[in-house]
Amino acid sequence: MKLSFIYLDFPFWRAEVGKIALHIGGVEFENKIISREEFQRVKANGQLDDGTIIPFHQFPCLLVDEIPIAQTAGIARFCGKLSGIYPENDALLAARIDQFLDFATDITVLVFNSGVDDDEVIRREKREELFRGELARKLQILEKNINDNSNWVIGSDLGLADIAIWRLMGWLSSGMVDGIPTTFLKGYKRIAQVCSAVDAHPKIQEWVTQTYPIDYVRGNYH
Ligand SMILES: N[C@@H](CCC(=O)N[C@@H](CS)C(=O)NCC(=O)O)C(=O)O
Repeated sequence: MKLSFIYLDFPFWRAEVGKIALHIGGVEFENKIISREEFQRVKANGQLDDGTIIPFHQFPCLLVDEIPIAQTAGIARFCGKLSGIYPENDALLAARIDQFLDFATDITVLVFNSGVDDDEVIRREKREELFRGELARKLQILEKNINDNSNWVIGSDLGLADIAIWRLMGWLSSGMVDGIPTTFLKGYKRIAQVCSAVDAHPKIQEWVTQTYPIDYVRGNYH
């Protein structure tokens, strides 16, 4: 099976959760990076410059023997099954993992939809308001749903839910998102604990060393 993962030049959780799953499972794939300019063209016409169809004009997209698959969580589950880190015969465990992937999407959409304004000052104010209000509420809910006695969100080993949360929180705490303080995870002990455990995992270290720019700030978890 030939796999080609298509995303932008940025280690955002939407793509990383699937890519890292494949990496953990030792499943080979092409890591295809597209430029911002090509992304704009895909948004408009739903295909790469080489003619590859991108179903919903969105990324990530995974080509499986030339068949394009879209949607973050679906791709992640597919990669998780190929790599053996997502349950194939335990529907309940699978659903418990899925809820975190979808909640990560909820938080992502919330952040992307906020702070939309041409004026930089207004943008920052909107994000700060989000951070104090609805984002804080979502993070408290996430915190409440993470087991206090384990490094992992669900189960006894690193899985899709952990990777998604680590990268999402990494982005939010990196200083790249206007209006969100880099130290905010100090207030969320359980989320921070998961992020630290993921960050220290040998397979994650390996992936980061192989693919992230040397000076990339991948989060503040302490
Ligand atoms: N529901 C999709 C959303 C993906 C998405 O919004 N991706 C962004 C890049 S991170 C994108 O392609 N945006 C362009 C668009 O939505 O037209 C998923 O979960 O994968």
